[in-house]
Amino acid sequence: MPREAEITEAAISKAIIESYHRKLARQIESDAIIVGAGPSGLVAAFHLAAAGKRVTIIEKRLTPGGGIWGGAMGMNEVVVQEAALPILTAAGVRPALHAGGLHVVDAAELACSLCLMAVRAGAVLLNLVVLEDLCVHDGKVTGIVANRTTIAGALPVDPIVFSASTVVDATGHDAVAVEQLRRRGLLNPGLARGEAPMDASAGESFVVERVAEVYPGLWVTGMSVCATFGGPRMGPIFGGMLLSGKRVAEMILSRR
Ligand code: 48F
Repeated sequence: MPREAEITEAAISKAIIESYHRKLARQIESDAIIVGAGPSGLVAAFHLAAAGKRVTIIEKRLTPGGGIWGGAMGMNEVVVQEAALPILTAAGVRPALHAGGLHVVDAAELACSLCLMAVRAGAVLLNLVVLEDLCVHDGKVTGIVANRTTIAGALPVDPIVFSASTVVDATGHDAVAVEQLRRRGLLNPGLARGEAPMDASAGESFVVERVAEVYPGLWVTGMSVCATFGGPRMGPIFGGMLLSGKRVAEMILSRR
């Protein structure tokens, strides 16, 4: 161990700068970009990375986990139904059986475990990076236009581009990536805009069954599915999010 006196501030800063920029340069091109590190995005990232794909997760906030942390009304417990239990098991999460086939999970344990699972499988998470726009070449999404969260919208500073043949919109209720195409009239105008009112059971099915490639190269998972196709919101039950993330990965992998 070097003596503390030998650890210089310059060496600490250089270690971070060099390591981060190597990582950033590697992730400029990947097989799949997952936009949003909520439950659906993290599960999708895990399955794609575990299948050997180079995966970049872009998250605008400091912390991954999306809507998991707050549970419902700030009560940080999360409800998951039976069908999603294998995903919890794979992540090492310990659910407690409540009643009626519903299991409850500590929100902090779920958020941390999903993140760890994705990163340990090889997915690379870049936090404080926000999607501003999409790259479209010849009618196909080829990447995302991104900036620092603290810069985007605040300063006149140009973004950079992360390239990938597959982009997954896992941004939740706002479906931010899909919105970039919709506002330009590039999506089917028959698509609904925004979610329908709450119907927990119907919403949980919808978010899994309607996972789709909405434009060549752009997929939706999680609440982005409901926002894109007008599906019902489901409130604080998370099994559908996990299953939706798994399904989008399976569909992407089956395409190749
Ligand atoms: O909102 P979020 O958790 O999406 P999800 O995976 O899960 C939805 C549930 O949390 C909950 C629910 C359950 O029944 O309804 O709402 O569909 O995670 C979305 C993530 O995307 C990030 C955001 O910070 C969050 O962590 N995000 C949103 N917009 C951008 C973004 C953007 N433009 N660039 C990067 N990340």
